[in-house]
Amino acid sequence: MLILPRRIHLFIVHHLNNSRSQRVLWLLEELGFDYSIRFYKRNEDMSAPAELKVVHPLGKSPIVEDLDSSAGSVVLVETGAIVEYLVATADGKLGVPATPRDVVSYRQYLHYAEGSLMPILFASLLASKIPLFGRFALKRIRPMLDAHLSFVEQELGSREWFAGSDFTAADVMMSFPLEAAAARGLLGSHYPAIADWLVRIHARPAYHRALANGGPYAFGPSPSSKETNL
Ligand SMILES: N[C@@H](CCC(=O)N[C@@H](CS)C(=O)NCC(=O)O)C(=O)O
Repeated sequence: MLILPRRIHLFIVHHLNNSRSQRVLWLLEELGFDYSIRFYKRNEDMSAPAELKVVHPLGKSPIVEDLDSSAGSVVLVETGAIVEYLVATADGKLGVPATPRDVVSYRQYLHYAEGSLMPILFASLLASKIPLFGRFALKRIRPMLDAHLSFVEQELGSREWFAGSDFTAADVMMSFPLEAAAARGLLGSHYPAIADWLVRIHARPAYHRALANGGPYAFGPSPSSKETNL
């Protein structure tokens, strides 16, 4: 019988400091993939440096290159899509759960993190930086953000992880918005289930390996700055 060698994937993560790409490093560690990192430092105004635009026209992070994919070499953007790609490459590890009900939650949180929670967090960050109009805008934005955080709190109060009793890639997706909310002092003591979930993700060995590889991360277990951009 002819045994074909498994495809070897050569992942390069284009990693911007204090950014969503920390999630990708973490997932690669959880999945046990080898990868290399190209480091980029935010400009003074927190934007990404121009070099990222050489890799992809959007110039945002994360960007992942897979130099040996079955589709030929690919450049991937958008964290959710990257996460799905990596999970599929790992034969579904940490991906779609077995129970139909958990499948629904898994899919929901894979999209909710960037589709709903990040935009409202970003809006609140922007509004907090605009002197006068920002205060009025925040009056509208803050209740919307609180509604999201209350919803997430209720969800995490009913089960251990976002997609049921097992840790999945949906938890990885949800890490950045909830870490950013915690680092900005938006959680206070109102969201104990979220706080507990943060402690549990921060205790994972793969999370620590990703931190060691990715360099300082202002939103991690000991948030170092409330002034960092999203
Ligand atoms: N929805 C995109 C957002 C990408 C994004 O905005 N990344 C931020 C880092 S957290 C960035 O590159 N900011 C720098 C800039 O916009 O110049 C994703 O999840 O990949």
